[in-house]
Amino acid sequence: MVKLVLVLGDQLSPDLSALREADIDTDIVVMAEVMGEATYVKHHPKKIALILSAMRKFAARLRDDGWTVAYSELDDPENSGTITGELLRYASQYEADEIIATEPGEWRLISALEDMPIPVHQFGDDRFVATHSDFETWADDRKALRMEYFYRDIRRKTGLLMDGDQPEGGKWNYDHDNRKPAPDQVDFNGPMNFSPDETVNAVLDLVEAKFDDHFGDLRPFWFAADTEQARRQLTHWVKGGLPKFGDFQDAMLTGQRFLWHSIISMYINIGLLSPLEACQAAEDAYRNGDAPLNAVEGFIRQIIGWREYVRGIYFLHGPDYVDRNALGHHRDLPWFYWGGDTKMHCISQAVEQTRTDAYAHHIQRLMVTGNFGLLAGIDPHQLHEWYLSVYADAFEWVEAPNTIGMSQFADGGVIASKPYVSSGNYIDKMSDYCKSCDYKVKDKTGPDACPFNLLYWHFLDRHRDRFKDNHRMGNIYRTWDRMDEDRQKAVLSDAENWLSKLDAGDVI
Ligand code: FAD
Ligand code: DLZ
Ligand code: SF4
Repeated sequence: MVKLVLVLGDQLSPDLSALREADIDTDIVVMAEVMGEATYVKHHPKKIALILSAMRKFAARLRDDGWTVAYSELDDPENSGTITGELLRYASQYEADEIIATEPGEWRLISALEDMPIPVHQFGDDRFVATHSDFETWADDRKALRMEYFYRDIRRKTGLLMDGDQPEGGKWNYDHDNRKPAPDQVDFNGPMNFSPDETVNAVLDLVEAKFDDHFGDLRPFWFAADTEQARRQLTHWVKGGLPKFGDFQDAMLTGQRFLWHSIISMYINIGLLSPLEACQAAEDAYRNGDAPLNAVEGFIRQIIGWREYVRGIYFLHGPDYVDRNALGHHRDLPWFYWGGDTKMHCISQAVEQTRTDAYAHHIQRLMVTGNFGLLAGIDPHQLHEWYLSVYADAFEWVEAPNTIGMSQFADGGVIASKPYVSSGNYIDKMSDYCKSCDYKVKDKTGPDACPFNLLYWHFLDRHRDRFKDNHRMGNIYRTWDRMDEDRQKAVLSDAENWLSKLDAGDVI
């Protein structure tokens, strides 16, 4: 009997487990552009265009390889609007009695497939190094699930940057040499821009017609849309960006959207690049003397460390993880996350490039928009939906642990051993943002005081019971306790006033 083989928009890899399990001569690959996936959160138009363009090109590649592909375009009159609806439609058309899938990266779709009236066999997604059971075994009986130890196991398992059974250079982690403040000049010209071809242009017209009420600029569209282009971007970055990636990984500069970052997460996450080929390219650059160890180790750690680890956490903690709110934060997401006016230059820079490019780098996400959300007590679920919709690389398995866990401490400390909060000082040290801001980063109270300064102490004060005994936060609380009582009162009252203006919708 005929089987259907589901390939989702973030599963565009020729060695996908579902394809390996299928019979090219008899089975039918199903790929479906559907409104349901584009609107369950209102994804950035560039992200929708990336996925639909890459899906169309991947379908063509599968056909060239000999597969029969049943492909639904978004505006097909018959299109039911959902993945399961399309599977049922094709099951009836081809008289299929079974569906083969690779496990989706989101609980929502996993359960939708489980609930289908015909049998669906979901195979593990082995484009990752660690399986669910590898992660469960590693996590079992550990009090704290710290990424660093997991990462070392994956280094050993993959052999990446290993010297026998020892880490290359004698240390597992070279972060000590990384994270320098922003330099004056950027000597790398950022990601490659790919001109839209006929297929991409057709998608751009479609996305423009259907999603003009979604936040974000569709054009100019410069993303890669197939593996050949994504590999060119990887090679371009390894040559020009990788050597200084480590040094300036955490730096931020006004008007500089990409710095030395790789801009490949969106290509890896939809399957155009494999994570291991990216790591291997970086390791080769190190072995050839083209990139220093601190940069290469830092990059490899992000991919086989953080990326694998957050996926493990997402699947270990189940579908309710995205609803966690350990700190009881309930303030609505402010308008300036959607591009509205704010006097905070750091926020407007991060949001502006999110709007134009569906991209912001890690420290902008963690220490600017994330830090603000945590300090101001924004509802973590609203932040989660924001990050999931606005970034081209956002899929729930990777976005939710980064937002709910790492950034918002809403999981109560599963991922982060202390909340990632900082005053304006950190942003000032790592960027040039504060120089062009209406607020004064040196002011700790008063009308011009940087809101991050006010809210930092407000956060620590209101969560004192939870964090006062955290050994990594003792010094911070001692600093607060040493502060003159009148000054403490002034900081807290200025913070309250500022939050009232935020709640009233004043431009702040
Ligand atoms: P680089 O800075 O060049 O890093 C290299 C690669 O490492 C990335 O391409 C990515 O594959 C990987 N990586 C780095 N950090 C992480 C991390 N924390 N988790 C997983 N992979 C990582 N990343 C996503 O891929 N999708 C998301 O939806 C996402 N949401 C985030 C939300 C928040 C609140 C935060 C703080 C971080 C989030 N990240 C997410 C992680 C990180 O910000 C992006 O992976 C990175 O900015 C992508 O840009 P790049 O390709 O230029 O990465
Ligand atoms: C994100 C997305 C979008 C915008 N559109 C589609 C689509 O039309 N068809 C499809 O198969 N997948 C799409 N995706 C990716 C899915 O949302 C993704 O597979 C799940 O969120 C699981 O990671
Ligand atoms: Fe951001 Fe404060 Fe600096 Fe302004 S002064 S850019 S609000 S950190």
